[in-house]
Amino acid sequence: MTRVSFPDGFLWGAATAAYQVEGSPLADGAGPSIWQRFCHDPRLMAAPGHSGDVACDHYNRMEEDVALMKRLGLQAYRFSVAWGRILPEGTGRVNEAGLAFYERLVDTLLANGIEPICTLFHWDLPAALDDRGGWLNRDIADWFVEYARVLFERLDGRVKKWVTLNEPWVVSDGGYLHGALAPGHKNMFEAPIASHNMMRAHGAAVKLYREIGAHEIGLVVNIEPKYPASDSAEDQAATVRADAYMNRQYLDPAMLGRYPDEMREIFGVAWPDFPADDLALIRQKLDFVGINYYTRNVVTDGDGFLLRTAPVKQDATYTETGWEVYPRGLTDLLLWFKDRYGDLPLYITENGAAFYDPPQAEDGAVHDPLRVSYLKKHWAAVSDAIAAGVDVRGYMLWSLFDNLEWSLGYTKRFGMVHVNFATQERTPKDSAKLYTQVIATNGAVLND
Ligand code: GBH
Repeated sequence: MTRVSFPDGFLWGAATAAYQVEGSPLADGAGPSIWQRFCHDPRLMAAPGHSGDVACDHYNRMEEDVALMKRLGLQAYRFSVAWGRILPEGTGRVNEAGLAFYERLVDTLLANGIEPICTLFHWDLPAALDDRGGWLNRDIADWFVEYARVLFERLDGRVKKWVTLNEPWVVSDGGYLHGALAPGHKNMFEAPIASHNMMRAHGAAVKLYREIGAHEIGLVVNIEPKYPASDSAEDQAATVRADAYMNRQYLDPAMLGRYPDEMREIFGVAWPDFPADDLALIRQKLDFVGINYYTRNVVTDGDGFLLRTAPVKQDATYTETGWEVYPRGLTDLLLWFKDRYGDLPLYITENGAAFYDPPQAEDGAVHDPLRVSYLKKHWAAVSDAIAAGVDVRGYMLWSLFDNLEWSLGYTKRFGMVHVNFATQERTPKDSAKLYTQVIATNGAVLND
């Protein structure tokens, strides 16, 4: 492997999301989320019967989980807040007991020297707001600001890195266009509106943060670099559209204040004319952008409506979720970001892989050589981008532990820590043991 190096102060951590790990989704007065509903509807779930009712029971095991993070040597922990724990109806009444959980989490992290990175929205929209139209209702920008204000006022200072939204593309594409994720709609007219209102909510929350917050705020997007399957003009044009749809649809308005020209071509009559004022709101100065990277796509023309780009299968390695292992894509996208949007601190806010972990070995260890190999290559890819001048400030591994993989339930394991869901026993896998050394040596161990 090539030699890797990371700048001093590079921030190493791990990520989770509320509904995927906490369990007890209705405890202490919390209001249900759209994921609570989705999981309890067997017609919607790809893994019927699976839900976040218990998950990793992190809500009840928070202290011991932070102790585990400390033992692993994590410097940062990226988590999300369940909106409905704070505002059970989505707006209005604040639920102090829900807020208290996150205050305790943040205080416990700080007491253990772990930096909290707080995501406001990682998909678990309060059901009460979905009943009012959810992301399709323009008022949601105000609802989101109301929610953000409660958290900023209570936690800013203890939390110094905030994320507005996690992966708006996934919410729009999975939740409103293809129906594979909550709220399970299949409507091409809704998808652009949901995206646009998420971005308005993002912009409005950043604007509020500039008035009442004193630290850093950013947006997290999932980026999959798109490569044409051939050099035919058709494949190349399809690749440009695929890139506009998944990647630039969110970063262009946030960073440049406009949507890609290709959006109308992609959505046809379903693409509305959005008011210029909205785009001015969406474009706010950000302190950082977070990038979640898992895979690339190879694109052929005629992949079907809306770039549900049936990925072209390469002669390559795939993870358990069927995603190609392509570390070079991470370097490429970081270089692309700098080239297109200029210099801005970037964090890898998620990166990781689902692999089937062999049963616990006799020595009690969980060997995950495929994940170890995946991670090593992706750390090297980050190091390559840094060497080429991209300002990458940190890396959050997805995920701290095995958890609810949304509609796929517990069938896919992304954790560096194995969770036995029958006993809730946590066992660091080989990848976690390696990560501890990577963190302790700022990557130098990878060069041995
Ligand atoms: C993230 O989303 C989520 O933030 C997190 O909650 C989730 O658990 C984690 O990743 C793992 O899924 O089929 O080859 O075309 C992942 C975003 C978007 C990544 C769709 C894979 C499809 C690749 N995903 N993408 S492919």
